[in-house]
Amino acid sequence: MKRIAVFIAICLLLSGCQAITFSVDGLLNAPNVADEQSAIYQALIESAGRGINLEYPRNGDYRSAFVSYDIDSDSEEEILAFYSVGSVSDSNVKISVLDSTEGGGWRSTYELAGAGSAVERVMFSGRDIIVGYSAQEYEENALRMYRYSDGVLAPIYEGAYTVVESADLDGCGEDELAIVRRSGLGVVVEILKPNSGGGYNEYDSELETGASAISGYCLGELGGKTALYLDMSVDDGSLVTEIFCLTSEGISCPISGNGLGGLTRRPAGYISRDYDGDGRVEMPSVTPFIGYDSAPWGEAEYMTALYRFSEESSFLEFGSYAYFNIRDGYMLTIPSRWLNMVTVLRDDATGEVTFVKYDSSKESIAEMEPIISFAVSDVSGTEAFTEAGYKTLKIAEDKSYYYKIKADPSEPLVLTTDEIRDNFHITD
Ligand SMILES: [Ca+2]
Ligand SMILES: [Ca+2]
Ligand SMILES: [Ca+2]
Repeated sequence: MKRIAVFIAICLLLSGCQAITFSVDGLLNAPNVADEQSAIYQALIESAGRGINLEYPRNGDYRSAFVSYDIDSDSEEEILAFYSVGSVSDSNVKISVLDSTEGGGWRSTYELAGAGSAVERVMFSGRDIIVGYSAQEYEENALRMYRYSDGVLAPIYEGAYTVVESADLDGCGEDELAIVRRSGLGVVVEILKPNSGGGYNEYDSELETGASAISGYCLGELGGKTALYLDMSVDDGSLVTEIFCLTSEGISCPISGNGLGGLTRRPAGYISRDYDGDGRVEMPSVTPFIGYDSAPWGEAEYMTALYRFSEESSFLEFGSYAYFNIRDGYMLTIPSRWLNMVTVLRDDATGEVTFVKYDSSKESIAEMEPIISFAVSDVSGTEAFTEAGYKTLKIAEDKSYYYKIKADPSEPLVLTTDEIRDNFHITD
């Protein structure tokens, strides 16, 4: 060990690293990361006992069972350790607060029983600690906000949640906490805004739209604020979107507030997202492709229009048209010269999608002249496609994407190589 350290010191000297000065003894005695981790773990064992299971937050920014954060504003980080005792009668997660001692060691200063059998996520608001707990038997998660003072981790907020997110919802420069929960058939939104007194101003509102489930959400820029876009499943399985943010008048829901809720309704799978990466969220809206007008809702092939909510006009602003392949996780932006000229045929067995030149004199779409096909295979299927004349478009982690131009290149509806590259996006 000593020989290796001396060797490293000599190498550093030889490489002309003059800014670093240290003694070989100092190098040998410096506590390393593994020692520190071991001291922290020992402090937890001493307090909680052996035979504990570490609990790792499942989502969010903090994914370790040991989260380090300055929870008492003394400029030194404490550690929150999450664990369970692995007993049949007590499946609750426990939190241990570990603080560094003057001698450079660690000790547990407080133990607390959590509110679920797993940690869903850990967040912070100033020095307050937010822990989301999940429990297998409930759909809703439990949210707790704790404040650490005088050596005690005291709950200062308790509630259920489906979504919890921290964002600058009113554009003030500081983040608020957004909480979404279902209440019967309704959906309730709550916003906690830190105030100058060290507490929180609470706002709540029940959304106009009921939901059978919250299926997803994302954050996006909206008129200088950050808005939360909530995709909700309604009774027939369709998706609708509601937006909310905070104004001086309280929680604002501009989609339902402007009577636009019905316009966001589309089949499941067409999620709200920032599809073009400009920071604003697009909401898909679908209409059947030509030739699919009589297909049942949800079973047709759809032309998707991407809309953004505009604060200026209080309306949904059209962005672009696209074809979404929900099953295979990609989208193709539809060029304007395709509108009313092109429809689509999907092979349910292979997943291959072929855009065809619409011709009303033909009895079926399958008889119309093909323009371009897009196909997907798992990584092992690559050769079969390239041998059949397909070109590789993109290779993702577990899937490869191909295309094949099937019309004569002089056909104006054929996409150029640039269009194929720029218009095709993987959405998974
Ligand atoms: Ca501290
Ligand atoms: Ca704010
Ligand atoms: Ca966007």
